[in-house]
Amino acid sequence: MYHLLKGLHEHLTRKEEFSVIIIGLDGAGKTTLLEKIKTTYNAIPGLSPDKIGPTVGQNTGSITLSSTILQFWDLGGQRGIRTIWHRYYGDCHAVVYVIDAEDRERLGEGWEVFDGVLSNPQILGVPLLLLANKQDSPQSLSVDEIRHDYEDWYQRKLESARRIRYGDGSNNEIAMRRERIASLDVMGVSALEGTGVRAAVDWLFIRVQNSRRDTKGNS
Ligand SMILES: Nc1nc2c(ncn2[C@@H]2O[C@H](COP(=O)(O)OP(=O)(O)OP(=O)(O)O)[C@@H](O)[C@H]2O)c(=O)[nH]1
Ligand SMILES: [Mg+2]
Repeated sequence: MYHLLKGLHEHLTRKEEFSVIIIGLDGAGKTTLLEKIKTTYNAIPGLSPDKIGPTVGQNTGSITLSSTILQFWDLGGQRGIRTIWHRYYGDCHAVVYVIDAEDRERLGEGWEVFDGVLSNPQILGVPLLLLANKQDSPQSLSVDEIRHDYEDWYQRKLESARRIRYGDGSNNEIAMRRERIASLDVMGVSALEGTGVRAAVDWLFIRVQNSRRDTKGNS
């Protein structure tokens, strides 16, 4: 009887856990974002921005929302560290790509890397959120400007691939990529000040729940 009740209690109080990876170029603000998420949702605050240095490897942190645990994996964005990102793709339930909306010089590099993420078959069906960070800065591009900048970059990439008759995948792949870009959610945040952080976490919470239902429905 004890074991039966214990099992029932465990079943009723069990929390579902989802993994979310946070990726993007070095300096985009991923760790600042993770620490702000911890401060916003947990009793123990995250690190203050002045205590954060470049990530060599990964940082983790989790938050609990009703019966759901979101486990975040903040992966270092330096060129050499990006090569390990793919190891996390197979097990993640959502991807957050952080772009530094203030650093216009590196937007092209950011899109090049983002494009590689977007076209990775392992995360094809995984919810993907593009965050335009540093919205507190007056120099930052807005959410709309960020979206257009990426669309323009992608169009230019397709055209130059055509010009050198190199091809950028089959028509089917291009159509799939276009669809993903069109349905891409872009949100503005300031990891430093916390603006937009709750909206981004709400998006993740809803999307991981929905995609779990999709998976169950498809199986
Ligand atoms: N103005 C402003 N600065 C920010 C914001 N978020 C991060 N920063 C600054 O950007 C710099 C890099 O932030 P990090 O969080 O270390 O960036 P990261 O993406 O984790 O970088 P790596 O660990 O090297 O991949 C720091 O100086 C932060 O204070 C923001 O929302 N606004
Ligand atoms: Mg970092």
